Amino acid sequence: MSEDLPTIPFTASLARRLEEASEVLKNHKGLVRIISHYDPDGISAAALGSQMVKRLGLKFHTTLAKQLDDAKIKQIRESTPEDQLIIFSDMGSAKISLLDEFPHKIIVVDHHEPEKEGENIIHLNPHFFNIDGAREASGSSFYLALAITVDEANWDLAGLALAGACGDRQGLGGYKGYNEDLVQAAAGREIMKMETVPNLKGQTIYDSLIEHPEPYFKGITGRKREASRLLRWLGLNKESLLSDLDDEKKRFLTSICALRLLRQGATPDAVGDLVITRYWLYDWGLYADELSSLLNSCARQGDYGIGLALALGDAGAREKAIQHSKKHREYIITNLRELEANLPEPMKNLQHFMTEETAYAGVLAGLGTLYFFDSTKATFGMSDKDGKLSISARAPRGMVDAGVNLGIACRDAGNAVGGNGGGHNIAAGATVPSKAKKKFLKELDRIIGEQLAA
Ligand SMILES: [Mn+2]
Repeated sequence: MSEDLPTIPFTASLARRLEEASEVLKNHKGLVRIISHYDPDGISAAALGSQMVKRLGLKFHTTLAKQLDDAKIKQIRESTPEDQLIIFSDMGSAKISLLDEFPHKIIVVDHHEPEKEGENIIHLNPHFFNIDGAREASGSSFYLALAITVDEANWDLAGLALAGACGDRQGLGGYKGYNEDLVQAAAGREIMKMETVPNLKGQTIYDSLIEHPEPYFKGITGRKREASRLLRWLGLNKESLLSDLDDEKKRFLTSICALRLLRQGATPDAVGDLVITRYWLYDWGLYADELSSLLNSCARQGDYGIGLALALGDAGAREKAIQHSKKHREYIITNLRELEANLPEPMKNLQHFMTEETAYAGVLAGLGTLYFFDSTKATFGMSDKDGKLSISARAPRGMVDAGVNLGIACRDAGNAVGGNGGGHNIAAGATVPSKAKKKFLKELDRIIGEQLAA
């Protein structure tokens, strides 16, 4: 391998920990059990790990899990022969006390807030190496550090690392810190290239208006007649490709899109997202965000196996994932159109709506908030199943800047009605008894009002 190729600089302590993990892997005989989170970051990490151990000539067994609770940990411990090596990825750091008690050799590669460092396991978490795990390294992007320590040839897996980081939304506003080093090195190695382009993701511009919920144009997205009319007005047709346009036409298109978004009440974040940096992965023939969306739609539709097979490069799985992704986007567009016609019910400081699929409440609340809901109110998407109300909450950034913290609001309002909740200031969730819906919303409205007044 040429010495001129760029790489990621590691601090001495990180390099030591990586070497330690690498030695364990290289000296291991027998099977490797890989357990990873089921979202795009976790699936990418699982695929990275699977390829890495396969190339070491080791047999492996990979499982994706929604969460790693105590029962799941017990089950893993009991079902894994003691001579097997277990690697947890994109999960595990919160459960170190339990994992430390395992008789097995264990490596944890995770970027979530760690419970502690542990004594009997090899714990790779950016947190211990002065890297911000929320922003600067994801489960899969950090995994690449291990993979290239084991063998520099594993640099070809960098596309997965980027897709995972993108899935955890760490690329918003540009990659930082460790992730940025990774991007620079991957670009230098011609694994990928960066492009700053209008955020229109279909094959043709028409496709992006019909099939893609982001950016969402009120009255146009998902509507054939209206989309065609807009294109004609722009002097384009159904076959026009973004790549056909010269820079001036591209700028004109972007400006018209921005004006439409502003007119429909989209947030500044949504308008800012009209021009994005994308990472083209040569080996995949996809952008990192496209690979990430494909993995995400597999996860959303509960088809984890296809997601993993896709991440491992299976062509059939890729076709299947594209179908999942199509259905996923169709479902979102249908529901957003529905919400255009029947806007969320307003209260003083919030607005709320009901939806069928629990897994989509957050996506719909998030996109509605960005693109056309009342941006002076927080949004709550709710679904009712078996006497339980699942709630996903999203706030426009402006409200967060004004003092709103949805995590605290969901926690306190949830507790007040015998449910529970929590999360981040901008995105949170709760589960409460269905019959407490009215009281819960009233409590939320009051708490958010207080947060705004404070
Ligand atoms: Mn993650």
